[in-house]
Amino acid sequence: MPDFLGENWKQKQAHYFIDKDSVDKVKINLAANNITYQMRDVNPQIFKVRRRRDLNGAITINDVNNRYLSYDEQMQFLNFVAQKYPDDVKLQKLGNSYEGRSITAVRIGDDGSSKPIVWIDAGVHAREWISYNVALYLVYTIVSQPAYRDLLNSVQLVVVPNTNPDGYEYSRTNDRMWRKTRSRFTNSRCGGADANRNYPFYWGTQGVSHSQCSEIFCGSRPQSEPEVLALTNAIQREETRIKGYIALHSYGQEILYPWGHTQRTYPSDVQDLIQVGKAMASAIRAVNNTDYNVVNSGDGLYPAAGASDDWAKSRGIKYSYTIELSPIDD
Ligand code: 0X9
Ligand code: ZN
Repeated sequence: MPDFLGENWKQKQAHYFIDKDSVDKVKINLAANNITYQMRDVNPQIFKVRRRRDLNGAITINDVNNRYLSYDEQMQFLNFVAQKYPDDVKLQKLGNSYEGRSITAVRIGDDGSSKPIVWIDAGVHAREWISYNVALYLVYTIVSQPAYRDLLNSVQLVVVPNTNPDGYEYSRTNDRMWRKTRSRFTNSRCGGADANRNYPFYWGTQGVSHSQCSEIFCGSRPQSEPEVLALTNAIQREETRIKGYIALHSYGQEILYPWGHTQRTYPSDVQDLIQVGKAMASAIRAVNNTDYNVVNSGDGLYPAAGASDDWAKSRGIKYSYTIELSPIDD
């Protein structure tokens, strides 16, 4: 099974990552199925990473907009924002990753009232780097721009910019294409589980693998990954107040709605999800004319069980989505 990277729905393309030993085999299979394809060596592109840092030392929004930050830098940036906007921003520790990094939530507009919450998390897949920056940019923009004051009077946001810090660091320093967590198993040559297959809803059923070496290994049991346990616990503590859930991924330029554990199966209020999904898409279109497609994740992408969006929906969070961000950087 090749490793799915993302898609371009406008050009009807799906992009996969394959290792060079399987090139010939894949070519034969594609030809046998009449599938047109292009192949290229992505190594040069993958390793062209900007690591430049602002001269003054502090991490600013300029860094967030121009380069990818280390996990430590991401946390420095959040601390800086929390210090600059102490009335609006509170940092909350949700738990620790397998390797002991803290999973931090940014609570925006938490005034102790019972306003509805919109929960946004990012980076459960380590290699989807853009999602971390989008989450950090979103935190900064919402608190620094006066235009969002009204919004914060009526909703509270909880943003978790890095839900997989171990995987992210590993992707930055060892293997750019790393997707999973970094949990280790005894007597196995492969570690890590796909945290977006590890949530406790139809766990292990479709679009997953039970072998530890797979990129979509669903873990040894639901919530086997400490990151997933921390996130599910935190969401459950306030789930009656959470009305919206968004998981940021890349790439595909798509807004995906449940259910995603199987195909042709939808929640009873699916029309409401489609309606709000389309409203999000047109709000996005109004900014840069970027065209997001609103599709069911099982039908439009592929069935994959144990993902966070399905689980959030199963807990009664009405508007639950996965956003596959745009691959285009201009
Ligand atoms: O496969 C995934 O986890 C997501 N795509 S990605 O390319 N970022 O890996 C899509 C998840 C969609 N949601 C469900 N299938 N429930
Ligand atoms: Zn993803």
